[in-house]
Amino acid sequence: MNRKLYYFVSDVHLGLDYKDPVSREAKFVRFLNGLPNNTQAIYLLGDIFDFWYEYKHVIPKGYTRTLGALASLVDRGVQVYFFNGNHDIWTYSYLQNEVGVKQLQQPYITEIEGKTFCLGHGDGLGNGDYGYKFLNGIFKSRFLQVLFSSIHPRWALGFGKWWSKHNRLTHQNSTWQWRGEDERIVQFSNQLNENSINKIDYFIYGHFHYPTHMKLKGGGELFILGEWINNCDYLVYDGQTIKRENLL
Ligand SMILES: [Mn+2]
Repeated sequence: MNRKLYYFVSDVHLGLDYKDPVSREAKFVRFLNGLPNNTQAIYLLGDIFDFWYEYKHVIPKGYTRTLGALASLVDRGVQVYFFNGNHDIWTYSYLQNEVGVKQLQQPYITEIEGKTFCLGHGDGLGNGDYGYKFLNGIFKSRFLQVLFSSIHPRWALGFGKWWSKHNRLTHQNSTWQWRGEDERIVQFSNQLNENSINKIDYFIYGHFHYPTHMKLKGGGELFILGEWINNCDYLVYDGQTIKRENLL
C-alpha cells in the first residue's frame, strides 16, 4: 500500500557563506526534487533561508533553484507549508503568491492522518527569554519594517546578511547545551498537553540545530530537527511512525 508521506525540514540556512553554500543548496534541491510521488505535504519549519528580506517589488538574489523546486512541488500538487524562522522573519507575500507555499504561524496545531501535531520553528516559545522576545518584537514591528524598506537594498541586505551570519556563527561557537526537561521548549510543550483536552501526539521544531527525540512526561513525543550546514537531516511521517532520515 502506498501511504501518504509528510516531510518536515528546517534550518537549511541557504545563502549562509560558511563551508559550502553551493553544495548545501544543491543537496536541498535534490531532496525536494526527489520527494516520492506519494508525498502529500512538506513542512518547512523555519530558517530555510539564512536571510530573506523582500520589498514590494524586489526579492533578494539567490535561492533560484530552491524557489524553482518548491514551485514544482506546488505545481504537482504537494502542499508546501512555510514557517518563518528567526533568520527569515521577513517574508511577506512573494512566497505565497508567486511560489504558492502556504504560510503558517507557530505554534501550529494540526491533525495529520489521525494524529495531532504541534509544529513551529521553536524559537521564543514558552515563558522567559524576554531579551530575545524584545528583539523579536522590534524585528516584527511594522513601523520599523517600513523604515528598513526605505534603505537602499545595497545597504539593507548587506547589513542583514552580515547580521545573520554573525548571529549564526556566534551561536555555533558558544558552549550551548541541550538541557532536556529544563529547556523552555520542552516545558512549553508539556504545558500545552497539560492544559488541553485534545492531547498532542507529536511536537516538531527546528531552531536548535540539535537533532533529538524525547518522550514527554505530559504525554506525546518531541522531535527537534537537525540542520543542513553539517548534516542533511529531516523527518518523514507515513501516517504511522515518524522516522529521521539523512540525505547522503
Ligand atoms: Mn533558528
